[in-house]
Amino acid sequence: MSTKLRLIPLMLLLLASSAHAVPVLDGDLDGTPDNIDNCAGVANADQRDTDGDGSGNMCDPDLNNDGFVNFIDLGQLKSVFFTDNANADLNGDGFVNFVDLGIMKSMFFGAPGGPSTGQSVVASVPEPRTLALAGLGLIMMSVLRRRKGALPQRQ
Ligand SMILES: [Ca+2]
Ligand SMILES: [Ca+2]
Ligand SMILES: [Ca+2]
Ligand SMILES: [Ca+2]
Repeated sequence: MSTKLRLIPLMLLLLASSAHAVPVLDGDLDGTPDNIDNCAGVANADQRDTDGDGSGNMCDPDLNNDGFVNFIDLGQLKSVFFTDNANADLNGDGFVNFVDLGIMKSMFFGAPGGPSTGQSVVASVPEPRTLALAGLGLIMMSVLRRRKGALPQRQ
């Protein structure tokens, strides 16, 4: 048994333990882990949520809180355009303007963003099948390297 083959179980063990050590991800890289992020898919380091509905302003253009981002919300945004209305100030720069309109537009006719449902946190923990595939990949890499090493050198 080559040294490399003997290392495989150790590598698999390391892979498995490291995967379990990081069960929570920060998908949008804003420094707030997805499981407590009030906009799990949008970077919002300040977690600002002026209407207190649990969805951060950066992903909450649903101004009337009916679960949809549509013309009603657009109408509300329009009515406070160029003011400092906190709820309609989606990016938190102190003004309701075209930047906020752009954020609303990007989520128009969809559901507002918000905290992760918990499903994505579960999905972020590698499944046994993923680990098995990763292990298989490592074994194949090791075998390929051995074959490469066994070929006559052209020097
Ligand atoms: Ca976020
Ligand atoms: Ca909100
Ligand atoms: Ca709405
Ligand atoms: Ca703004």
